[in-house]
Amino acid sequence: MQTNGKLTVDAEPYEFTFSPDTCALVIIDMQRDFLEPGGFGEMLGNDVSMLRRTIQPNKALLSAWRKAGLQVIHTREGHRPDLADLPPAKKIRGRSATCIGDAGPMGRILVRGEEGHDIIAELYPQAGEPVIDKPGKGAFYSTDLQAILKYRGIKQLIVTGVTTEVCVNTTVREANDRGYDCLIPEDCVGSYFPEFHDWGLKMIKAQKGIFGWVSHSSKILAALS
Ligand code: TIU
Repeated sequence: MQTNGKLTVDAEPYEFTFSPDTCALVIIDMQRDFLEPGGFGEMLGNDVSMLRRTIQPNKALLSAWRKAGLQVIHTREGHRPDLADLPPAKKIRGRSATCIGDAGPMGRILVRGEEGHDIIAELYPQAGEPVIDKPGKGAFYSTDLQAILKYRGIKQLIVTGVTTEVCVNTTVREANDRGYDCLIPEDCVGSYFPEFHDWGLKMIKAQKGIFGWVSHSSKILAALS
């Protein structure tokens, strides 16, 4: 539905209305390290195949968003090759045999510039789409995301990617406290834990949208078409 250049998407807890020119698609951490065997996700003991259902819906949404000429931002979690930005607590957490920075089949785990750190081919960034390299779970912490949103006039975010309850939720909470509206299409976010995915989305939309809105990519595509 369109009114005065604004689009409305059917969502929970109620419809999400946005101006396409000031709304960015923010794709969180769709990296080989989380979605492919041998990376950080598997190092943490997870079944990385759990996240693969998010790829096609993200691809379709990204394609439609690009076709409409709208703004796209990608993020990647990872650390400097010298690990100077790696909190010692994050390095040793989990007592894994291998840690962030150690060699793996896709290069050094969760290190910038390594194969595993890169975004999966299906969602590869295009020229002109900012890629935010973040050391933490939230995309605002220790990054230039807020400056980019400000200078590009972005007021609302459609947040997708992985994982629902970790980097997506942390970013949505950070964005909410900074005054941004966030809409999360549930089929475009995924978790290694189905129950955390469900509750992660419930926590966003509860209390009349305490952190934001939840919808489905089909509803965003319908609004765009
Ligand atoms: N472990 C897990 O679920 N997620 C992360 O460590 N990072 C992101 O969510 N990107």
